[in-house]
Amino acid sequence: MKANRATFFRYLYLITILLFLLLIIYGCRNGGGSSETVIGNSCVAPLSVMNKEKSTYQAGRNEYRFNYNILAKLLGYTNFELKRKNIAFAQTGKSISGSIRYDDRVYDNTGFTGGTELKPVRFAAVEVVRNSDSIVLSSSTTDSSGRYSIQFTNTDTPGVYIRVISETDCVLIKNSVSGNAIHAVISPIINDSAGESFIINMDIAVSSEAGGAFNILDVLTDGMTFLSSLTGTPQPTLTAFWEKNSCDGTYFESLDNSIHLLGGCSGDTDEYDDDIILHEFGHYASANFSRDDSPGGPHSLGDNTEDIRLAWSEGWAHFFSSAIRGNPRQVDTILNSASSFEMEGPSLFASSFDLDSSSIYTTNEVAAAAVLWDIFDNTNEAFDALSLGINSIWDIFPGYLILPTV
Ligand SMILES: [Ca+2]
Ligand SMILES: [Ca+2]
Ligand SMILES: [Ca+2]
Ligand SMILES: [Ca+2]
Repeated sequence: MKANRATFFRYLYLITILLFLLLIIYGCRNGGGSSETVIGNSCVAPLSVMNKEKSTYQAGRNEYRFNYNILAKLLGYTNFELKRKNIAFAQTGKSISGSIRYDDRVYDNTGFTGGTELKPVRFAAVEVVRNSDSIVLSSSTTDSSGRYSIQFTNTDTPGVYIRVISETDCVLIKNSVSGNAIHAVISPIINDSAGESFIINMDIAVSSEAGGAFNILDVLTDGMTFLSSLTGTPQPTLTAFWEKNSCDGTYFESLDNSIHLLGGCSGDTDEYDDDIILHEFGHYASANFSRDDSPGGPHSLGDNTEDIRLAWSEGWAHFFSSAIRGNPRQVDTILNSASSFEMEGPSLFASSFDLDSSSIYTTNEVAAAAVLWDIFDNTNEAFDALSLGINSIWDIFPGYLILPTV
């Protein structure tokens, strides 16, 4: 009898554990009912699982709290538009739609021209947030044109706003000082009880403290699109750290797959230096898909005595930045001027320093970049007979690692 009772409780225990596991699996597969969509470019982690953990889910209300820290700045808006539309058919919820753009700074090889250009904020996370308690009512992403449309239901105090976050499904742009903060901009609050469908357009100005974050996001999205076309596989999550006026330098950190960018502490900023952002992205590509043994440290274009591993790593990063942009020039704006060079000559802009005759040997990073560029490009000189494009280079880059024998 005792044995039967023990067997009964053992089975009861096993059944309880089994039911518990089934509940967990069911909960995970349904993700708490999230309606977030995966964006166009392919990355490892969908938006819903990156640094966002749902700490509160209220069943039936389609409401979520995220426990990540958002750095929201209500700065620099232009062309804000809010108007109601007549609805010709019944809807299950209210909706907000519109487009989100950021103002990009234009530069040439002498520095910023003073002009700006509005560009779409592509594939970024967008949320409808209730103002009274900061609950996220619904979320989605912008498309390749920067447009979004979100359905939502608000059963509590009226008053919601749109929050656009410097985050896609594989790239996050975070604050340099507080690593958990994600840059975001928020719209003015609208009274969602006064209609069914609303339009909110947002333009993020250069003067906004989050403006640079959205250029970094856009440039790295170009990088990810280029890389995805080569690898055909999802990419590891990449985080970029930048903050206005921060003292953090510009470098790639392989330990956590992060790019760090100057925020202006020393007068030099890199948040609108697309070429430099993509140079660091080149290090991300080699760290994740090839072998990079660079010891790091200071390096310069005219140094012919660099560690050969450093020269290769920096030369690759120069080349990959140019390959993504289709331009052999690389510009680093510095205050009202720039430091720039191009690897086709190679030559140095705005300087009497002769890069062509001075940058030689495998221990020079420009020499390494120039060789890769000539293999890649279609503009062939007397000494350049190759026009192989990126695929032939990439065929070797990740696939033929010569390992040391011991
Ligand atoms: Ca740009
Ligand atoms: Ca710069
Ligand atoms: Ca060529
Ligand atoms: Ca050439």
